[in-house]
Amino acid sequence: MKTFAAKLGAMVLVAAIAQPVLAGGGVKATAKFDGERPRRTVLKMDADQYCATANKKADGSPKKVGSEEAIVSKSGMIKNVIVYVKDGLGDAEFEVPTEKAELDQKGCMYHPHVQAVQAKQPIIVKNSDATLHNIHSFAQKQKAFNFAQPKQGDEKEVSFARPEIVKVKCDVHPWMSAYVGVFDHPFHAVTEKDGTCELSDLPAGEYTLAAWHETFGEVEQKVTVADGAAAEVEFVFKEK
Ligand SMILES: [Cu+2]
Repeated sequence: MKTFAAKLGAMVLVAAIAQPVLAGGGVKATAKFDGERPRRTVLKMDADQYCATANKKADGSPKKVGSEEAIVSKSGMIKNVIVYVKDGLGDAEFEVPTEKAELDQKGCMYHPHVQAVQAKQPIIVKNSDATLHNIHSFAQKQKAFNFAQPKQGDEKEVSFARPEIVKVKCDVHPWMSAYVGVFDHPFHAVTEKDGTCELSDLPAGEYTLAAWHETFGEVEQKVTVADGAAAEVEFVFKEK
């Protein structure tokens, strides 16, 4: 039999969990594909002997690397969709995170293939390969960068001053591409392979959310966010 104190303790604990801890709410987003599941192709990296053998399985045997422009699971969930607040934040200004994002070149692929950052947030571009890469941003709304990283371990800090979704390519290896979503607020996330991602700490209010994918385009949804709750939003991309 529990003592009164133990019962009281349990009650207090339940009460504490039931209380919303943070102001603001969140969004749980899913990205689904409506159409025939696209097939990924095996990338041919023979143009650079280093790249051709750079990706290995744990046992040392060669590992095939698939194209990343459309990664859809068997159940239709889409990876690498950027979900972000497109409208509804008004004139609010947000502190720039000091946390450094990273764009790594490893196995002659960009890691991550898609990411989202805040404008002016530092991004470390690094070369983990013992071969030459050339990093070329195709920014439209700001100065593009284009520089080489010839050596393994090379690092350079870059940032994007203005919001836009920037494509990055390697001029040496045509199969290498990445996207960096740049936003003037922190409410952005990228879907995992299960097609989900979360936005957190959004002030209560009404928003237009957008979900962007490099191949499938962009779709929008309106959502109402309440304090202490997570709204669920499903984005459906139709086959074109
Ligand atoms: Cu390269």
